[in-house]
Amino acid sequence: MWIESRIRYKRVRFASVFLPLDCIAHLTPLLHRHSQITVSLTLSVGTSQMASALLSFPSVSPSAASSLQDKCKGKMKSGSSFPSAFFGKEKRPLSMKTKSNGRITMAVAVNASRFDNITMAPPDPILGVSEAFKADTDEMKLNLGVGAYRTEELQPYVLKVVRKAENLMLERGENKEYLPIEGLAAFNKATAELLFGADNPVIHEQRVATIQGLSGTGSLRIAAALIERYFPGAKVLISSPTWGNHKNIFNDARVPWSEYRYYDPKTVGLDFDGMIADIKAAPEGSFVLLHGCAHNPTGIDPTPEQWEKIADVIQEKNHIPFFDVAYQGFASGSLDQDASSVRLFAARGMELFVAQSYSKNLGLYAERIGAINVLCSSADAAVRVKSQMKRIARPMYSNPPVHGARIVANVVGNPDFFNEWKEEMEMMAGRIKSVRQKLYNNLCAKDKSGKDWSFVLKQIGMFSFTGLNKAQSDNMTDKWHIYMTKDGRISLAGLSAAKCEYLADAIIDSYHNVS
Ligand code: PLA
Repeated sequence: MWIESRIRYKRVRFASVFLPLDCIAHLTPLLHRHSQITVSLTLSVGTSQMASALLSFPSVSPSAASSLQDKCKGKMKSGSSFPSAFFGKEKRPLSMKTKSNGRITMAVAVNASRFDNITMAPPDPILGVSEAFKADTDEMKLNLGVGAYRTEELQPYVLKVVRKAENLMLERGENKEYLPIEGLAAFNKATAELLFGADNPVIHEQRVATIQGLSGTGSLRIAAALIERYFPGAKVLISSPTWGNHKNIFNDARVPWSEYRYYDPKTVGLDFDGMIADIKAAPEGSFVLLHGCAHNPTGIDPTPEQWEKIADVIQEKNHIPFFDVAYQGFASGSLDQDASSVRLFAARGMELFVAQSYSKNLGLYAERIGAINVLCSSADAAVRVKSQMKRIARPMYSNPPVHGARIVANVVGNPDFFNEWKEEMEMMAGRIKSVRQKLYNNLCAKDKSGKDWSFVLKQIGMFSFTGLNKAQSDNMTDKWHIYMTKDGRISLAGLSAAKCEYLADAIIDSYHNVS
């Protein structure tokens, strides 16, 4: 059977050919690539053949074709037109009419997707690692990709104090009403006080504009939107390297960014001179993104003296510090110590941004609880800034979730719970420090090359930046089933004491045998 096929692209007909029925099937891959193409079929054949022609389009379901077959019976002779309902709602034929000579002309809008020009996104460099880990069936597999705390049995951990706070919330029978746009007032108060210290003058002077955010990421995103709106053209300086999502956040908010030197591979330490030089060289009034503690991914933090010098140059250049505090209390085990960088800048009277997260220190990863704080030079400015942050949040997600906010407010607001939290945080930070030490001991004992592994001990927080390159990191995964990010970062929070030796073997093998 031959079918006249008129092929149109963007409504312009560019081909009219007679094709055998079989050929129609070969057209379909083309049609799927170009959603704008429609094919008109002019058939001088009976309805049953029409139905089988339709079947050769994968997008036309067999039921639609057989429905056509059934319903067409007898109608050809009568010359009446076919209702489009024959094809089922989803098939949308463009036109179909009978002609007096019995020929049927119809245009089938092929169900090629409008999304065909959307290419497959690459897996996320951090969260994608967990997906690959899940698919691995090897019993030695180890997930050191995402920074999520695990117990010695490598199980996720819900803090006991969180369970207690949740039980209390359940007993109280709290409702599920919307929160205000800025979030739970008790949470906002608690989070700003935890950050700056409850007795900090900036709190009493009401100079901090705080709104609850969708954890650290969502809070950074609000700040990025504020920068885009009120500091047009201002650049954000970010450390090289940094947490991979920082670049995505500023890109999506259309905020320009550039990098300042941070990590020196030669010393596996901080490139302090490079950092200072790059911050100095940036245009006046830039934002400088700083990791408040436990720099991700390097685990290398400036010393208190270096923080002072960083503050000097930021002040000199009239830059605005923008802290990302995702690990308060989790780096050293002390909430106050881990906030000391932010407090040092605040004490100098500087205006600054701080994004906070409770994913790690309270283990509330999935609750998406955090905050964005803007320290302003006056209470009046803080009120205005807060109003604009609310304005940004409202069309993005309207208002934040309540559960995590209540947990934080309850834990911080109850002295017994607060102490329990600090104990559990110390326990988690302590476990990470102990596997760090054990990994180091194993590396030193097993590697006879004389390589200096002491950087493992110098780094702080949940990560170790091993210095392994991409090929070596691939070897860790492909050969040893150890999942990690391709920048050579491993999360020690996902390591158990029992697996330290195995990890050391894998690192030594990858370091020496893969280049
Ligand atoms: N800022 C830094 C520096 C982070 O490391 C992370 C999380 C966040 C913000 C945001 O976390 P939140 O949105 O959950 O509050 N970094 C993780 C997870 C732990 C991730 O990539 O999302 C990491 O593995 O790097």
